[in-house]
Amino acid sequence: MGLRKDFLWGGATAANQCEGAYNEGGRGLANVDVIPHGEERWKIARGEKVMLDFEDGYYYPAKVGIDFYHHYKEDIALFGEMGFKTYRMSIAWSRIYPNGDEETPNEEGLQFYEDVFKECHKYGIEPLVTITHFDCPMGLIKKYGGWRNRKMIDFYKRLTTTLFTRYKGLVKYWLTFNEINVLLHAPFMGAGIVFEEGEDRYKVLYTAAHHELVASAWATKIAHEIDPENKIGCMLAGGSFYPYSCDPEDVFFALQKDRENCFFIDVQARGYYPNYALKEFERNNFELPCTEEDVKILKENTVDFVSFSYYQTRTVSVKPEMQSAGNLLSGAKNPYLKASEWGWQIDPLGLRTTLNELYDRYQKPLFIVENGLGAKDVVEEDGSIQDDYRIDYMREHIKALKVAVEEDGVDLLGYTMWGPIDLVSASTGEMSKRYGFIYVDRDDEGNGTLARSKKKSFDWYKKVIASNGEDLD
Ligand code: BGP
Repeated sequence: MGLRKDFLWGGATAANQCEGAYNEGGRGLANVDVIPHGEERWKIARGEKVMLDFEDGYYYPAKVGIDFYHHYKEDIALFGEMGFKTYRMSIAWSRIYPNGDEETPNEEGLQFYEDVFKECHKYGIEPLVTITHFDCPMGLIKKYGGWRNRKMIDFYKRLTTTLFTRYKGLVKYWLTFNEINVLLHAPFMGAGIVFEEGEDRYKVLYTAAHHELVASAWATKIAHEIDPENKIGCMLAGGSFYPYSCDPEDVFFALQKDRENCFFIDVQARGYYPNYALKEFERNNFELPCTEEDVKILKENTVDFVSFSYYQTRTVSVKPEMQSAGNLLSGAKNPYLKASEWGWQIDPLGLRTTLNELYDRYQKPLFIVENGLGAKDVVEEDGSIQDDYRIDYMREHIKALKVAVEEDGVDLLGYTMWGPIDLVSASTGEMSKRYGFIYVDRDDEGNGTLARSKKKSFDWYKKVIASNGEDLD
């Protein structure tokens, strides 16, 4: 009983939300750099307002992030002190290939990540690497239009071949695309897509989706060829959809929303397009740009495990209901749930449901690679931060995942909570939406010393890891 002995406890970050140093070490510009904090953030992330460079009058939090680039030794030492077994982080593509289409990689970028991985191993921390966490080199956007272009598959193959070769023996857990389904909701942020006036958005989105799916399958093949020890996962912005009522219309609508979400994972985990998607393509007069070789590559290179982020479930209704906030996917307000300060509904049992649904659907090992509470922290006069609300949130979610494993038999590889160290919020660009066990002195306008300090939750998580999830008090 209990979680597996080698359960991978840890935390997760993304390059664009913590690394900073956007113009150091030969790094090129990327979509994620030019998405500003403030009102227009979403228009830009969705590809509805074009911003392909820095403009006056905007604040761009990714430029500095929390300056992990210069603080990584200190930060990883703190993760080591908490007893992390794994650290999920992402590669900034434009550090490796500054424009995306170069023939040879940028050595300084490669060296940086090698140093980071070695630093992890010093503390017995296994890196878990997201190859693309929302980022796309600006060169590929300007020249090729991002993932709408089939050429992206080749650039991605080149990138992944470089990574798997260089980091053989240092990294064995990889995720191809963070929250791949986000492409549908925030196409510029998720896939470097900017729409042209009057074009068929459906066609653009599902063409880009196909390119990413094929690229992901190629990466899986290349990873296994370079090192059979490599384990490749897909990554879903998870959270089951609940019907708002038992009206069969609501129930069926919830099923359709689940399918829309799981569509990518259905292909990555099973190796072919599900019938419901093919029928929908037909109805939309969309011809999938799928070659015979694509079919073969998808079929033969399914993922080794399925990973997902979980913040909340979503409740949907066919009737116009009050909308509730969430990570890029909103739904109706669930009257049975409380919500965070940002309106994200808190539902620990929903994590057990989601784990079970995904395990039933795919029968592959699962990995929770994001979960946590974004909250405003108060620094007391003595410098301490009493974040009991964060501890409560995590305790309940860890209890739920344990029940899913112990009572339902779900095969779960690990749990990396989101943002073990405070970082820039993906949805809002704020620093004040904090997830960490480690506080970072920086505010929403970029003021602060960037100094790190431990919150109350730091020691709590350390105890959770040391007891393999048994001591949650
Ligand atoms: C997910 C993203 C992360 C992360 C997280 C929390 O959607 O994969 O990058 O940021 O959500 O969201 P936020 O930062 O908006 O609170």
